[in-house]
Amino acid sequence: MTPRNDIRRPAILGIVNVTPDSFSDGGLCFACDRAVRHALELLDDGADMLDIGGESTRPGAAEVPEAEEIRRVAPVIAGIRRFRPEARISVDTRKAAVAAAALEAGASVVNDVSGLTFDPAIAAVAARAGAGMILGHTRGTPERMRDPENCRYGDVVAEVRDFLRRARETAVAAGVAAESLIFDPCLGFAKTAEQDWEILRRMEELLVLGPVLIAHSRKSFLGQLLDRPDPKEREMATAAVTLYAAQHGAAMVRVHDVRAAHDVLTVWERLS
Ligand code: PMM
Repeated sequence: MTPRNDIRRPAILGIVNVTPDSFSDGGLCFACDRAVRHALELLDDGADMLDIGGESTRPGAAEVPEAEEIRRVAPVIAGIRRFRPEARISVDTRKAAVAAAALEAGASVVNDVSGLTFDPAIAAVAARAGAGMILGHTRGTPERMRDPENCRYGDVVAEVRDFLRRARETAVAAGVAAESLIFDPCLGFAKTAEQDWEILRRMEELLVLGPVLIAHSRKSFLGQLLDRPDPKEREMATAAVTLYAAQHGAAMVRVHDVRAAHDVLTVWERLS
């Protein structure tokens, strides 16, 4: 397909992981004040929205108890709001109770990588608060999502699209505004590296759903291609996918290095 250059640049969603085991920053942001400081830096670097997560969903990660997840994310969200009342914040969680606490603390978007399958009550929580939602695609739990049976597809793009279409119907039925939804194939979630590449190659087939988020930053399919075991050494590769995602119609990119994404997209926009 021909690259698109007739559209606005994708919004930048800056990642703030408030987890001790976050795969790419080694738990750098675990302490609340450090997480808030990091978030403010991402805003200064050009983030349009911040994604605050208290449970690592990387392959093999164990589930975090609800109360602990709330303890991690709510003070960080409140802290960001104190310094930047206008900041747009999403909470990266699969759990209704965590979403409710985060929305109360000042988030306005719920980012559910499970596409409403882990805790379906999360949609009603978002609806009640008038929040937007990012609906992701995965199968199984983070602990089991790389098991071969969870990565078996006939046509991975069609199956992800159908899953997200069903998630959209469920969200809208629960009262979430259709125009507030963003759809994310969730690279690496119940997908092999080859399937991640296939999704990116054919990502325009997902645009029928509505706005699409590409969350590729430092992910293992890049590390495998380039033989870079250290996620921090995948920044150039991340930037290349950011550019590709912009050219192919992504509405949003989710990245660790916001400044790099900002520079890539500013140059791309200037050339478009
Ligand atoms: N990936 C991770 C966490 N949250 N949210 C969405 N919507 N899509 C993703 O692909 C996604 C996510 C895991 O990566 P991280 O540890 O870099 O946050």
